[in-house]
Amino acid sequence: MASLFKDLAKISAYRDRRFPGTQEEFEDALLKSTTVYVGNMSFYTTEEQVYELFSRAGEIKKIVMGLDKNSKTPCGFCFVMFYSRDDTEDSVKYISGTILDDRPIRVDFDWGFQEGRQWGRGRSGGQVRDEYRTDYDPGRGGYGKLVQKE
Ligand code: GTA
Repeated sequence: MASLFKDLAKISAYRDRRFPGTQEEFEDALLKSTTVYVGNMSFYTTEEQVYELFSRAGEIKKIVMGLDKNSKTPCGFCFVMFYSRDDTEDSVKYISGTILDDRPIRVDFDWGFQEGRQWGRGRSGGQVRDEYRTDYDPGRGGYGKLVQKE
């Protein structure tokens, strides 16, 4: 299994602009981490639902729900921390793209949770992608924030 993700640094498109290190350190962290980021979640999905789904990959150490920094309510992402690297890789391999609350979720390797990363970084408080979205998405607050302001 480990060999499957040998080149994950090349296939993981996301780069956290706030990672406090070099590109090499970032890639090294991705290869060793037991944390995954879960994206494209509904604002209404609960931690209990995430726990139930991700337990299929292995024992979970902790879940941190992503929150809107203004309203302090879920804003459509979370971090799942496992004990084992194999279970982490299994969650990316088998759970990414599966349906949770009628939505295909995206499971991405993450460099590791740190206090503060649970908050949306968009100007309106939620995730950056919800600032610019132009479609209507009832599971994620309707239209994107910029469209709503027009
Ligand atoms: N491991 O894919 C991810 C990921 N994402 C998207 C967010 N996080 C992720 N972690 C991993 N993989 O802790 C983490 C962040 C942070 C928390 C909230 O989730 O590290 P955020 O989503 O609010 O902000 O983060 P982030 O990640 O800094 O946003 P970013 O990278 O600028 O943009 C995310 C997406 O928004 C882009 O891929 C793009 O689709 C869209 N977007 C950004 N800017 C624009 C723009 N100007 N126009 C149109 N679309 C845009």
